Amino acid sequence: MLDKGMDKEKLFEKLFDYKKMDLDYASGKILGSMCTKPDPIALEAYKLFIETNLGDPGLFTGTALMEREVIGVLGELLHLFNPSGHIVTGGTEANLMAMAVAKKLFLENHEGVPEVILPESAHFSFKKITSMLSLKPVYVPLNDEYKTDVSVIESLINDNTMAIVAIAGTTELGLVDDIEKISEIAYKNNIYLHIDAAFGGFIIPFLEYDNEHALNFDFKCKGVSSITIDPHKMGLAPVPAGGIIFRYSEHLEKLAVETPYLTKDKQTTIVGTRSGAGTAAIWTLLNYYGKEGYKKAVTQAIKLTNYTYEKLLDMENINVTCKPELNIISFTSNIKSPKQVKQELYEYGWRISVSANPYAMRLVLMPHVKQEHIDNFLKDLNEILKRE
Ligand code: 0PR
Repeated sequence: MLDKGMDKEKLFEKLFDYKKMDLDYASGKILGSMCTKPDPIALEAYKLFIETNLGDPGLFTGTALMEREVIGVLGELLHLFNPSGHIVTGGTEANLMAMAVAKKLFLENHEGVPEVILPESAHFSFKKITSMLSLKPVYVPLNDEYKTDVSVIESLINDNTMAIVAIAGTTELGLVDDIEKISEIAYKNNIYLHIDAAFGGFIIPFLEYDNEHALNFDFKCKGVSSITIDPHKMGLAPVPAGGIIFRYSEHLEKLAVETPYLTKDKQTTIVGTRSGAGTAAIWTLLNYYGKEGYKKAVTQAIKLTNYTYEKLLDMENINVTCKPELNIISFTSNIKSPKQVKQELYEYGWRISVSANPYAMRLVLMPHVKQEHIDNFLKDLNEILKRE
């Protein structure tokens, strides 16, 4: 630490030096992120609530009320009235809370090592969670559509099955599991079912399709106990903002610990001191955009995804992994490995990601990505594939 502090001007020069090293979403170069540039109105709200602490809600009753309202709106979006839940730091924490609840419920009348049945496409947060909570992960293979092979699930259930996890919007391919069927299995076997809709939760409700093809993924499926839905992904909110919604308030209560010296006598979050700024930001966005605004953002992202998909289908030496269901596209080339292409694209300034299963290049068409960026990207991709 410096003996004497720097003056403000010098300090900000330095801050801007650091800032210059970062990429920004507006550049259109970030093609592999699930986050996006937050709307300025969200940042205003964020700043206004910067000193709040939802860990001591009695001091910040307005912010606490906003959190309850946001949970109410998210519940309604997911077809649940009277939801319980919290705005948390992200999908990892939301999934952790769900698994912690499931474990408490399991241990009420079981003694064995709790097992969680989850698809091979589950986000790596579940690797952290199963390790932290000492759960045994039991992986379900994917079918040839890269989705959970539902036909295998029942054979994996035993007396130690604590929970099943299904995904609405997989990280690598943006695919939605057959949650209706998985829900039936969970309901019939009386097993806790958690849906990781960290990404898809803010997309699927706004997709335009005829009812026949509607992706049923939420509390309408009666076996679903909890859902992760992240504002800081397609909810368009600034980081950090995750969401966890429970069907039954008694489930969230399983996490309660007494907090005798605070303004509230119990806490049901993992994190203690926690900012209310993200909650204020998502409260603002939900009310500013409404369903209409989110639908517009989702429709544009899907339109650009379809545009990019068609272009990639027509490109020589490119193989698209599957037809996108949300705004993620996965593809490989016959000429160079995904890692090699990613590296060469990096030199052109593009940041894409490479998925492991399947080993492929992956684009996430978030709202900061525009058609002109895609056109330039495809031009560079073409050039890279042509050169030695
Ligand atoms: N569940 C799913 C389905 C996810 O895709 C993710 C994150 C999580 C849970 C965990 O959420 P948090 O990261 O909020 O805890 N998926 C993204 C990914 O791993 C996260 C991400 C976002 C990565 C922006 C890069 C990036 O630039 O791809």
